[in-house]
Amino acid sequence: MAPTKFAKIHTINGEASNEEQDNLSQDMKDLIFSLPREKGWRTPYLYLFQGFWCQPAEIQAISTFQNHFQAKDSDVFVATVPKSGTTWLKALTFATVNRQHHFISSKNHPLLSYNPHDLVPFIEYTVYGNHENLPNFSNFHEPRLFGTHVPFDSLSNSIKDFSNCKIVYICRNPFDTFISSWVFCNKIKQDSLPTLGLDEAFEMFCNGKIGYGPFWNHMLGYWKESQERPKRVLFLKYEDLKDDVNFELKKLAKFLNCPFTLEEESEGVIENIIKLCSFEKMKEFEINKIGKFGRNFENKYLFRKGEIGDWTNYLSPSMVENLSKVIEEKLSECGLKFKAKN
Ligand code: PAP
Repeated sequence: MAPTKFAKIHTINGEASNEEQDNLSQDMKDLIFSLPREKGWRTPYLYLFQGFWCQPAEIQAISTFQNHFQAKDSDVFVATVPKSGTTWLKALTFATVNRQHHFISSKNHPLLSYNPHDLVPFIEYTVYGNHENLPNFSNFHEPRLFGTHVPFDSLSNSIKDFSNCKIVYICRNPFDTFISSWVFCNKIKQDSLPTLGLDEAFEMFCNGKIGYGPFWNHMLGYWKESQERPKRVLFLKYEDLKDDVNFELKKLAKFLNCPFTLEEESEGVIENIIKLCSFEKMKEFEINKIGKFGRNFENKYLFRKGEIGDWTNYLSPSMVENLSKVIEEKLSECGLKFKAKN
């Protein structure tokens, strides 16, 4: 079942705060000041924490999560590289898992009035967004659904080693992820920061310096786990969903132990979920047109083009060559390949 209350559990420090160090404990400030830092995309700095780049409020939240979170076997985590299909996969997962309680064709379906980020809350922004108050999970029904951008190695031990919870992972071809991130970060950046130029952002991306990056480590962490423990981690790609969402959705439902029955198939349940969660439909829901998630983060920014290959409108041939080399060098060992154009 879904959470009874689809509201944000806490304010989102990372989004709500103007000052990077607002709301941090003294211990956390001390830790953060000791970490290597680089220029950020939407905040002044990114810090290298446990081998990945992230913002101060996220470091605080992730630390609290690592120290306190107790996973249940029935939990489901939607884990993603930012800007690679998080919103879409959260919507599909929520609709599929809760289809017995929230009929897809209902006029009151939660996806019509809540953004997927409210229905499948982020561990590092929402659930543990306020270090002074630990989350109260009593208003979550099972299976609990969570979202996260945290790399696999930095998930809490209770998720990695002491439970049979499920992790659904999605990534996307890095060319589109880059453009989607660059456009998005310039929209939601702190007002005091100048616009981040395309060339500079590209250089940072290729060097792995982006929130939760390097992207290749993020993908490899979940990829390896999906190979070693395929019942625990389902590894998906945005482009595969675009190509055949029906096939991928059936795979998802089976993985989550709630396969579609023949009766459901013939009644059009799969097609209805796909329609409800489609880019075109979701973009038009009132909540996704005028709703907000944090101070600068308007839901409408989550629905830009939803295409494969928009990067061709932005990247020069030398940029394409450079990023192709990075992808080849970093991801060829696992044979991960992406469709980058339609
Ligand atoms: P997040 O990491 O901030 O949650 P995320 O949802 O992962 O963002 O990525 C947003 C991208 O998914 C956007 O891509 P674009 O910038 O290239 O357009 C967005 O348009 C796309 N997207 C959002 N919802 C859907 C959907 N229902 N179907 C397909 N693509 C979608």
